Amino acid sequence: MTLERTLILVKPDGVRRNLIGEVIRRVETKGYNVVALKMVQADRSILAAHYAEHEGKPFYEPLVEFMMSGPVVAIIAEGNRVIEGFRKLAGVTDPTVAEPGTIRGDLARDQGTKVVQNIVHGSDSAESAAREIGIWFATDVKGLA
Ligand code: DAT
Ligand code: MG
Repeated sequence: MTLERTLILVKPDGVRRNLIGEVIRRVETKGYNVVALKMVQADRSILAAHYAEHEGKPFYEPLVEFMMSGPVVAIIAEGNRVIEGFRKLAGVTDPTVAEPGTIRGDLARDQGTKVVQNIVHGSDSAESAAREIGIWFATDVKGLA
């Protein structure tokens, strides 16, 4: 009943800092399964869909620019309660206060930028996960959404 899939992104800051493997290591050692993975240079249309909930907020444009500043790695991870579990692995949005032991708490800090740069994205609900997997993987992976 609780077997779930979530959409994880290693953001451009994580890719630039060679943390792709570190993020995947944490997902896999927690016990979740990586079921799809690809590197993508995101364009504005995919990010507008992905971040539709944030349109109009002051950090929206910096967020889109940041997410287009280099490749991202999109991952589908699977496991019981993986949506909640990956959010715990990631830590809270602001890396300054994210708990040590989390991805954001251990690997990110405030860079003084208009948008928070925090290494990873993780879906926040079953509805978001289904929607986001559809956005990032619909065109080339059948049956994963
Ligand atoms: P999360 O990624 O933890 O789900 P979110 O969905 O609220 O957070 O926001 C998406 C991203 O936008 C987040 O990872 C970093 C950035 N962000 C969020 N709130 C911000 C703020 N108040 N100022 C600057 N950047 C922000
Ligand atoms: Mg979010």
